[in-house]
Amino acid sequence: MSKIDFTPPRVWAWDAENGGRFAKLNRPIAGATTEKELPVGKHPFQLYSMGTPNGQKVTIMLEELLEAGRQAAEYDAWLITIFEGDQFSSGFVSINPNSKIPAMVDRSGPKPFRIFESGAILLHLANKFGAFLPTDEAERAETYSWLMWQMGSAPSIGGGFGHFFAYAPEKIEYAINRYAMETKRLFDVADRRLAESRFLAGDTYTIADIATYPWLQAIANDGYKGCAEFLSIHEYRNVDRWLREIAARPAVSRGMKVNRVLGRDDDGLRERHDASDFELRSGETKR
Ligand SMILES: N[C@@H](CCC(=O)N[C@@H](CS)C(=O)NCC(=O)O)C(=O)O
Repeated sequence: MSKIDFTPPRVWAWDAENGGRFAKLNRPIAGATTEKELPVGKHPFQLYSMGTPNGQKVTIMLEELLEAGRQAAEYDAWLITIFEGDQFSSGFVSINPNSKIPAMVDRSGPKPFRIFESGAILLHLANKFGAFLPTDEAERAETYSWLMWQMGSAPSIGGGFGHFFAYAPEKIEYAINRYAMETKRLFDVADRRLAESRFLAGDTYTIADIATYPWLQAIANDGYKGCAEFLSIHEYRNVDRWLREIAARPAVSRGMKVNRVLGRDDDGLRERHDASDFELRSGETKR
C-alpha cells in the first residue's frame, strides 16, 4: 500500500525497516547502544562531530577564534560517523543525551564539562572569549534573535526539505511542497534582512552568521542534488552577496573542511588535531 494512503493505527509501532537511508540510525528511544569511551586529545576543547552544517558551525567558530589569535581555543575534532551509529556510544551519550553531533567537552579549566547543541556551543565560546557577540545590549539581542531563528529553522531545511527531497524512500509531493515553501520563505527572510544589513545582526559578523552560513550555503551549493535549481536560489541576491563575503574568510574555509567525510569534492579533513592538519592530503588523519 502506498504511504500516501496510510491510515495511522490507534497505537504507533516502530518499523525498523521503514526509515530509508536512516533505517539503521533513527530509533524512537534514547540512550546508548554500545559501550565505548570517547578519545581525548591534548587541547582545551574536545569536539566530537561530523562535517554536516550543524557540525561546521562549531568548527568555523573555533577556526575564527584561532584566526583572531586566540590560541586558548585550540581544539581536537574527533569524527563521529552518524551513519555508523557512533552517536549512540556510551561515551557520546554521556556528553549529549540527545545523541546528535556536535557535542563538546570544555577541558580548559580544572573541571571538564560538556556542552551540546550547536547554538549552545557557539554561545559558550562567544561568551568565554568575548568574540563574535556584540557588547551593545541591542546588538547582542539582535544576535540572539538571529541565532535562535537559525536554530529553529534548521529542522525545516534539513529534516524537512532535505529529508523529503533527497533521502525519503519515496517522493511525497505534499511533504516536498510543504518544506520547499518553508525553505524558500526562510531564504526570503534572510534576503530581506541582508538587503538592509551587511550581516544578520547588523554591521558586524557574529555567531548568528556563523550558525546560518553552513545551512544556507548547503542549499545554495546544491547540497541536496538539484535543490538550488528546484528552489530558484539564484533569486536571493542579498543572500548570495553575504554567502560570498563569508566564504572568503580563511577561517570559514578551514572550518567547513573539518570532520567532513560527505560531499562531492574530497578536500574534507577527517579529523583535526593541529593547525598543520589542513596541509594533509584530503581524508588523511595524522595520528
Ligand atoms: N539542534 C541540534 C541538531 C543536531 C543534529 O541534528 N545533528 C545531526 C547531524 S546534522 C545528527 O547528529 N544526526 C544523527 C541522528 O539523528 O541520529 C544542534 O544544532 O546541535
